[in-house]
Amino acid sequence: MPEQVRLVGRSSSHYTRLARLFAEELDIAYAFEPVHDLASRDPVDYAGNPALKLPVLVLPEGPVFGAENICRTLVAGARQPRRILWTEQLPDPRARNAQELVWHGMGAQVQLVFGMQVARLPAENLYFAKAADGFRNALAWLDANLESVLRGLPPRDVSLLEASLFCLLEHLDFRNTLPLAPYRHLAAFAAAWRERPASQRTAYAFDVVAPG
Ligand SMILES: N[C@@H](CCC(=O)N[C@@H](CS)C(=O)NCC(=O)O)C(=O)O
Repeated sequence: MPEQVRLVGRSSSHYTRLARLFAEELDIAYAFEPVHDLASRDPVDYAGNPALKLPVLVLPEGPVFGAENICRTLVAGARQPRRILWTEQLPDPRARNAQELVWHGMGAQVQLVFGMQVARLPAENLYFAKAADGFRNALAWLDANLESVLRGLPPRDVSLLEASLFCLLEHLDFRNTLPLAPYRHLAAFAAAWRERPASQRTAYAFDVVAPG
């Protein structure tokens, strides 16, 4: 990985945290550049991402858009090889469904937070009500299936599934969207992952605009 790596994102973003978790696990240094205004419609504010989304990893050869894409780029450039478990290495359909529902939950979380908290649209609109129902159903499925999915995973240092699930679960509490406590297995999983040094070095926070 080149010296002058920049990560453009938000310390309050679950997709950004996934990229940062991987960087920490792989011991890759980077300069963090927060995006302060999510209402901006200028791709320049998103390191040139035409989709107006973050995170973006900026390398000398060009930008890398999106969390999973960034994680794969970081792993490819890491000096210390680690055993990473990607989606295509998950052993069975149940484990791959778990990953699908985690991605779904992360997307739903953006829909709910951006729609209701940033754009201040009414929560009772069917668009949000259905998203919240599907989100709760997905969490219930993950809670019921997590133990057996984790039991079936091969030996690894980090799996994309667990790292992304952790980022999602911690974000529920951080953004006050849904209580995690009713999902007993998910809460226990998050508590265990919270102990990892990489988790502690990437805790959610709201970025502050530097004075002056
Ligand atoms: N597919 C993208 C999705 C990233 C995404 O939705 N990021 C959120 C922040 S957590 C965002 O850019 N929100 C601004 C918006 O949706 O306008 C990825 O995997 O990184």
